[in-house]
Amino acid sequence: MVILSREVEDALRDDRPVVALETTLIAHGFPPGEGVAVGLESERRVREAGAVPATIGVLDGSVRVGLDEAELERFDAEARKLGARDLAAAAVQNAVGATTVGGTLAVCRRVGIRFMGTGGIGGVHRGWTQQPDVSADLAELVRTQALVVASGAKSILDVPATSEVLETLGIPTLGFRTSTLPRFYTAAGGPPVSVRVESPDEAAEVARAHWELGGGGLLLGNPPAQSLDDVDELIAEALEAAGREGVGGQQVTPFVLGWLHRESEGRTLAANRALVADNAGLAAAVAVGHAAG
Ligand code: PSU
Ligand code: MN
Repeated sequence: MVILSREVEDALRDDRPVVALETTLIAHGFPPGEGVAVGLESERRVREAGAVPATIGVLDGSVRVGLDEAELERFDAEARKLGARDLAAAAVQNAVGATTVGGTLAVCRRVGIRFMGTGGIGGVHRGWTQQPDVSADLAELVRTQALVVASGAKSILDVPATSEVLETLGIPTLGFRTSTLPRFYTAAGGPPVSVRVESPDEAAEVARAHWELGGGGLLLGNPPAQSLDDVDELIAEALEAAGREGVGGQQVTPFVLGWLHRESEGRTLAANRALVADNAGLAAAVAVGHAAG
């Protein structure tokens, strides 16, 4: 049911640093054909920092932990998007299944991976007063002793509401050299984090202490290196267009990202690529600090 690559299995057995990466970003987070390059670059950055990448997804009836390039190529726009609830069914039905942050965390819990890098976690959607759409990523963070590095929550969400729910759920929000939760495309202007940390080692130390106290997941917010300060209006326009055109459910994120990439003339795409890779690298640095500690 769960198959680890040789490299990941060896690293976990020897307590060497391992960083989990999701496949939803590869399949649905970038324009067709571009996701694989982002996945490979994330893996490269994890290795460069001294950890082993474990990209996770469902293929050929198994949950796979550690994928090669040919396997990554199979996660195209046709792949199912898998939260934790969807893993078993996708394996049984032999589907190609791309794991979200939540789906990836559920697998981390099963195999003992403690660190993950991604772009932005799911959270509370805008318009939640009408429709209570809250990502299952948050529930999996509660249950899983893992630290997720992200540039905050994904851009299309209600970030202050997401921050409130993270607090309610007891999920620490660490700011990497920042006191506010990054807003994905923008570093500044988000809600306060629960604690600021100045180094990967300090983040690793807080995570270890949190786990020793019986705590679960932590979010480490990494501000994007380049902030796009005019993107808020574009996001509002894109969400309005999605509503007008009746785009709903799982289609909303790809629709909005596609809109942003087009209307910003590729600036959001470049920013998105960069932050995903940066977060993978930081997750690896924290994992290395944890292994050394
Ligand atoms: N952030 C992005 N693009 C994405 C995602 C996050 O910029 O595609 C994905 C991640 O896999 C995240 C998921 O776990 O969206 C959350 O989806 P939902 O809101 O349906 O739970
Ligand atoms: Mn959702």
